[in-house]
Amino acid sequence: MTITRFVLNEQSKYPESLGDFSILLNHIVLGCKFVCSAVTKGEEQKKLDVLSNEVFIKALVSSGRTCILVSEEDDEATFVEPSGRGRYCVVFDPLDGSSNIDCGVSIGTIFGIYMVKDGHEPTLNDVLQPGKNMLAAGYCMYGSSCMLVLSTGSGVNGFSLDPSLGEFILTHPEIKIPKKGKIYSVNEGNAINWDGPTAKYVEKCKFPEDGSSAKSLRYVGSMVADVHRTLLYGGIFLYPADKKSPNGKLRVLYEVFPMSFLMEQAGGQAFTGKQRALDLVPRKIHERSPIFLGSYDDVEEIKALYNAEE
Ligand code: AHM
Ligand code: MG
Repeated sequence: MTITRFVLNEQSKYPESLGDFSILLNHIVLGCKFVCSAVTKGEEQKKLDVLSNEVFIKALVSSGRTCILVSEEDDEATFVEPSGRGRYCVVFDPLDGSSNIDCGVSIGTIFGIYMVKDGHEPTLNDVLQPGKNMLAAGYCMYGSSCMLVLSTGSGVNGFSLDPSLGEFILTHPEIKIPKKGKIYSVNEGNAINWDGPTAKYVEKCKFPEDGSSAKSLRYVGSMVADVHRTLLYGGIFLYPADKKSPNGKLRVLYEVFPMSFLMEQAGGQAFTGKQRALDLVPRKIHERSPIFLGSYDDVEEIKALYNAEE
């Protein structure tokens, strides 16, 4: 089952659909294949960031199905010319985890897709919407293999790039995150600046009070790789607020929302320290938020600590 056939099958469930989504997704897939090939060839870091952004902007604009693009690499949103416009807005981080490029550690592309309301001129408000309004989200990981993980709002599916075919093949159907995990993933070097609930949670991971075994720590420093492992093995990924960065580091639109969307679709949860992540309404396109996401029960624990503080 190729990703193209998979999306066509999904779309056939909606007789009113015009096939636009399949066309858009094909262009995203093309961008991922291109970046995968560039990453594998080991282009220089700076060039790769810029190159990936150019590749995705061109792929998305040429699909003829987009109207607003928000990229981590560009300060301003891109509004597609009226003659080449479609109904979709795409928010994306073309190459996340770029500090890992030079040592060959996994990096990835993250994306989320919204749709503009019918019959009005697209404005920034079309992308400043809560994550729960996304129609689809996904990431592509450029690692030991190239893997694309996608949700169109009815579960999560993983596709691996078969280099000999040049096609993404469904290898991980209906991914479900374990209800509770044995791994926590956080940059502990920031611990000196953490708030009470985060510090207490990580302490409990290491010194559980209920007689359960301690969790293992795994941290790649590439969100795509850390979230991918969390999705498959279970556990929790944290990028909390701290005294230096009261809003954490990760960006709401193209990092926090797509990954939160995938987590919920796989049966997990995503929490900001205050609320369900997908309920957040961003006010700026590059806004940041703390994020705690992963296995349902593990996120429940951190929620309890934050709620107890209020
Ligand atoms: P980037 O967009 O500059 O690559 O930063 C995002 C990355 C994420 O992939 C990762 O989760 C995080 O930064 C790691 O940050 P830190 O090095 O502070 O732990
Ligand atoms: Mg990034």
